[in-house]
Amino acid sequence: SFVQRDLPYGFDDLAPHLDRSVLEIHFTKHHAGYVANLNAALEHSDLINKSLESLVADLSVVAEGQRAAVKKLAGQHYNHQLYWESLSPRGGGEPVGALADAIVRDFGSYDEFRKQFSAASAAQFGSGWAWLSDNNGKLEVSSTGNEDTPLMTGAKPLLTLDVWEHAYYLQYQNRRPDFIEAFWNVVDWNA
Ligand code: MN3
Repeated sequence: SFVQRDLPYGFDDLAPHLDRSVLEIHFTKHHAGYVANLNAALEHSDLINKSLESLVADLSVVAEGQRAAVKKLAGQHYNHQLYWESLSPRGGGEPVGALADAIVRDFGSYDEFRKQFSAASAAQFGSGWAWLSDNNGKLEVSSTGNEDTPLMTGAKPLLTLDVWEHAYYLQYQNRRPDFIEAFWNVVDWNA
C-alpha cells in the first residue's frame, strides 16, 4: 500500500517561518487522509503495488469509474510528499552548483526565478500548487489547480509550494504573500 513517509523534521522545527499550526494538522489530517483514502480506493486493485510516481504519471491504468477519485488522492499524496521534503530547518538562501547554473540559464538570474515562482504562487486562484519543474531539460515555473501536477503532463517536478488555504490559514490567515515569503526561508535546496 501507499505510505506516508515521516516528516524529516519536527512540527516546531520550521518556526517562526512555518509553525506547528500549519504543519501538524496539515500533515496528520489532510495529507494522511489522502493516503488513507487512496489505499482504501485501491484496496482490491493491483495498482496498490505501483509506485506513486508512476501511478500519478499515467492514470490511464485506473478504471474509468475510479479515475477521478484516484487522480485527486494520488495527486495530493505525491504533491504533499514533495512539498514536505522540499523544506528544512536548515533551508533558505540560494541554490548552488548544477541547479543554480540551470536557474541562471533558464530564468536569467535567481532573483528572476524567485520573482516568477512567487508570482505564480500568489496568482493561483483558489486551491493549488506552484512548481519549479524540469520540462525536457528546461526549467520552468508554473501553477496548477487542486491536485494537478506537472508530472501528469510529462515534466519532472523539482520544487513545489502548497497554496491551498489549509497550508497557511492558521498562521497567515488571508496573507498568502507573507506565507510565500516565509517559504523561501525554509526551502531545502539540497533536496
Ligand atoms: Mn496541503
